[in-house]
Amino acid sequence: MAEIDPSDSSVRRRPLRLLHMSDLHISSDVYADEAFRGFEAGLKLGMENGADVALIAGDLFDNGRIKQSLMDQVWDILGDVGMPVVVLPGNHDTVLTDGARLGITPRDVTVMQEPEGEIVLLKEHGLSVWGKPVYDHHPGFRPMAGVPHRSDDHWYVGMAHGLYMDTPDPFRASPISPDEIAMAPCDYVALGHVHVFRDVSQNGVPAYYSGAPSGSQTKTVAIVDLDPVSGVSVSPLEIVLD
Ligand SMILES: [Mn+2]
Repeated sequence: MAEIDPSDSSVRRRPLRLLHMSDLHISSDVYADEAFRGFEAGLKLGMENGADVALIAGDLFDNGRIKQSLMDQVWDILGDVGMPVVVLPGNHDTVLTDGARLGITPRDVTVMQEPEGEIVLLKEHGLSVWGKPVYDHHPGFRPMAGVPHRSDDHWYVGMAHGLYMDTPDPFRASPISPDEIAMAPCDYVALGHVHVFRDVSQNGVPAYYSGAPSGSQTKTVAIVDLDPVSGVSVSPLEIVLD
């Protein structure tokens, strides 16, 4: 029988399935009803597929005019999904970066707040999630700059809400470069801001936009499997709203 090498961190990791969603835009002026149904449908797909953790990579809410009762309803729903939820505020989530509006969220729902970035540790799932909320959506804000080194043997997922560009454009806000993804010390990078499922992996670092579950022609969320043996695999799941 093979000895287990205690220095090999992979042996301590268990398979983990993530629901990765972004750009829900709840309370959108343009498609409020569809946005809410896409949110519910995305969570339902995650639950049906046995996701262990849900990641929302920005733009959960569309704008600061959202009614408190609707925000409360969203927290109630997220608090009842039966898995931890990590929310990274995107450029539309001004209600999440405004402490006065955020209020108290359910126990299993964490909204990242730290402007310089923070790590959310989900110990029972063997998962650490890093993200830097969008406080200032402008070209000088780099959502993937300064991802801290891995500090434990958990799965390590980065979240970022911004615009991946192959070639830099100094006028576009919240840019993400290929190098920033290539150098991220992460097992997976969950991106938001682009409303279409897209693989922007670099240098063996898997990085994907999940797509949005509403508002676009093809509506998707992503299921991400982290497996200590077979590695990381990502599947878009299409949302069909009737
Ligand atoms: Mn956005």
